[in-house]
Amino acid sequence: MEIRNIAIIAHVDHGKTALTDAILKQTGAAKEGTTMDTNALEQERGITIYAKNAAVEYKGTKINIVDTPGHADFGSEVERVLRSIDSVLLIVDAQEGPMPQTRFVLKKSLELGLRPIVVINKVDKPAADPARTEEQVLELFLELGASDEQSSFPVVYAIGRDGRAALHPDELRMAGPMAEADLSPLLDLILEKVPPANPPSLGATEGTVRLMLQPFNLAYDNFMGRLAVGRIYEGTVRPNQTVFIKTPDGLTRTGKTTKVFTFKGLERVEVAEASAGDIALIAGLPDIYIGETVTTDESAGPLPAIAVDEPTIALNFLVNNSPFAGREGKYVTSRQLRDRLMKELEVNVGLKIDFDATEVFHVSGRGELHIAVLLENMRREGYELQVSEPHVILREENGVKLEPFEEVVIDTPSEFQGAIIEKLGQRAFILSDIRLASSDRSPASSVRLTLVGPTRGLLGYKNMFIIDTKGEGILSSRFVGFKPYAGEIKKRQVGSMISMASGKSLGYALWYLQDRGQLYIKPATEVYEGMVVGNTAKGEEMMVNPTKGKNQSNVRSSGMDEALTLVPIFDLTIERGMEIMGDDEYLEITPTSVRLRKQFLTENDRAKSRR
Ligand SMILES: Nc1nc2c(ncn2[C@@H]2O[C@H](COP(=O)(O)OP(=O)(O)OP(=O)(O)O)[C@@H](O)[C@H]2O)c(=O)[nH]1
Ligand SMILES: [Mg+2]
Repeated sequence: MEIRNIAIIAHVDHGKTALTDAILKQTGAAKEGTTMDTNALEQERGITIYAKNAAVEYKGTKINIVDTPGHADFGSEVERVLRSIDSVLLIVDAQEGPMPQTRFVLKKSLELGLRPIVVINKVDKPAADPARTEEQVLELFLELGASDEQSSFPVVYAIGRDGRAALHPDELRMAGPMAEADLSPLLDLILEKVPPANPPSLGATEGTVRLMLQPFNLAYDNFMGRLAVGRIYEGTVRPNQTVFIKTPDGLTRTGKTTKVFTFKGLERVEVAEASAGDIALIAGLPDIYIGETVTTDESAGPLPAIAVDEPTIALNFLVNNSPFAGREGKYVTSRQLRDRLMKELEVNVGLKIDFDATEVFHVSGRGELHIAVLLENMRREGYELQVSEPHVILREENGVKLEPFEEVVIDTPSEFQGAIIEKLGQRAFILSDIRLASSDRSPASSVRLTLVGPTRGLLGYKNMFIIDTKGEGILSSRFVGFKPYAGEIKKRQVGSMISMASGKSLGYALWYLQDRGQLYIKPATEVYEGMVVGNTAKGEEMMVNPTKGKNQSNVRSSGMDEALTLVPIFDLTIERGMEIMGDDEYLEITPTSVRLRKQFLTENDRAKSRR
């Protein structure tokens, strides 16, 4: 069977997964209601986190599809698949137009010489403007230095969620018989434009056909252990095949496959062999790693390595040593943390970890969400640990201190633009563009702001942004490179409310404290000395006693008892905690709690540490 291999790429939320799901459904490869976002965290958050494979059969051709995440923090998931496919569907929201991550994924694709098919999606949105979007996409291609071939891209218009596509946008908007349209215009275009995957005869050496396969993803199975998901470039892979594994730097080791699978819909099916052009899963190579070459030819050179961008932020992971350590977690020791992190490195290609210190692991990633997802997964598995405040990774070149910079694109109702520009201005961001934009809610009064500034300025900003735009703003950013250090930036305006006592918090005490700032804890929460229970609006550090009851001898003040209404707390999540925490604090993460604490728990120790 002929094979086509494609990846679906786009900015976050532009409709990759919905389109993939519709393709699976229409080709009969998956049932109604199945989704590629199979991971529990993905479903909770409504975003794709991991790149995933599926395969469908259309008009006698097999199409392998890799659905990728659109959030900038998961850019390495996209980078690692792009080398292994033959074309991409670049999805662009017909209303939003190209966004920061559209540029990132397109740039990576063009650099690899791929010829994208452009899908102008969500043309059903009230403020959709397919013609303008198409123009902007062309501009982006040209700006990114696309070749003539690449910039004469085929375009298809779609309402991916409804499983409809057409070569002209009007066809999708018309009522009547055309409303019956399905995805066949898109699928036909894939058959026509995507180069067929390699014919199986390639690479014959001395009469035999050698196997050349490169993993771009890893998976686990409880019985089979590690599975490599790889593109077969030459030859055939079979169960019980003796193979040589080549590292990108030229080392060779041997291994033996046990089982081979290919994709069918979202499932994997066991096969007797898989051949050049296809994407296969192989079991039996416990130490296989992304980017290595699996071959039957001992003298073969390794396939080019799979490159991914460097991390931009870093923080420390360490054993929980709070007074509540070990109460809630199953895995709490330094060794258990180390083993878990080692395992993570094998699949999380955008992550770097320094294991040199025995107790503290220095973890670098592609953004706060990238790290938060790892922490969330760990706590769900039963781990308990602490992390320090995330910092951007600095570099020095020719004696100049450099830091990562980002371009931020913000869509917001125009009444909030003043506050945004002011706050980001204080964080060393410079406005580079303002234009009128359109949104579903208020097509006339929306603006799109583009600002450029240090990543450092964004740390701790997102929560403020949500408040400043009343939840209506959308912010996305992309890394634009290392630039000279932008000077000091004050991360937060608030200070910490620190418990001076251990025990259970009381409603009475919290009622009294909530006037001084925002609380992180509810009544009847166990606290310890040195735990941060809230913030102070004025920015000072404040020692408080959240366990203090009403003084019995107090004269009963009128109305006091009835008036104990508590305002909603600021619920600490891993992400929010990482955002608001200070340099002298740790975020304590367990399967059931997220707590903020001072690194030094007593006032005395803190005073000493400052000297
Ligand atoms: N109006 C409209 N909404 C759509 C369409 N396709 C998808 N959506 C909605 O857009 C949202 C995001 O869709 P997803 O398919 O999850 O987007 P994605 O590109 O996979 O997002 P990430 O994987 O997180 O980058 C969902 O709420 C979809 O229901 C469409 O054609 N029209
Ligand atoms: Mg998705």
